[in-house]
Amino acid sequence: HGPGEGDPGVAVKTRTRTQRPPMYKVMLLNDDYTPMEFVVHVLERFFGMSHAQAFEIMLTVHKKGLAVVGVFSYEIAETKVAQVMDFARRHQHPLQCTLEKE
Ligand code: TYC
Repeated sequence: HGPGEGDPGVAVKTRTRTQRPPMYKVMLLNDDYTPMEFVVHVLERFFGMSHAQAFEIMLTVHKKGLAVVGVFSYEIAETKVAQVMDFARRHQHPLQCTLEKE
């Protein structure tokens, strides 16, 4: 390296991982008593699904035992679970809804 040559040096890039908020899966569980139409209604009402989409997810839960119905921030996920559980309880259905960290 002579004078006036300049020093391009070596590019060393330190990548800091972008902080993303932890996300939570909201899951619906199957049971033997909650009517299918009620579950479809819940998915339309609280998760903004179309009737066709809601019916499809309801059938998945019915056949597989559970399904993820949405992924949200903790606050939203918690609210969805509370809304579904309260709605089911008020209609005396044993429908269960839970959240799990992604
Ligand atoms: N298994 C219920 C029935 O046969 C229907 C059902 C679907 C219940 C999904 C809960 O999350 C559920 N009536």
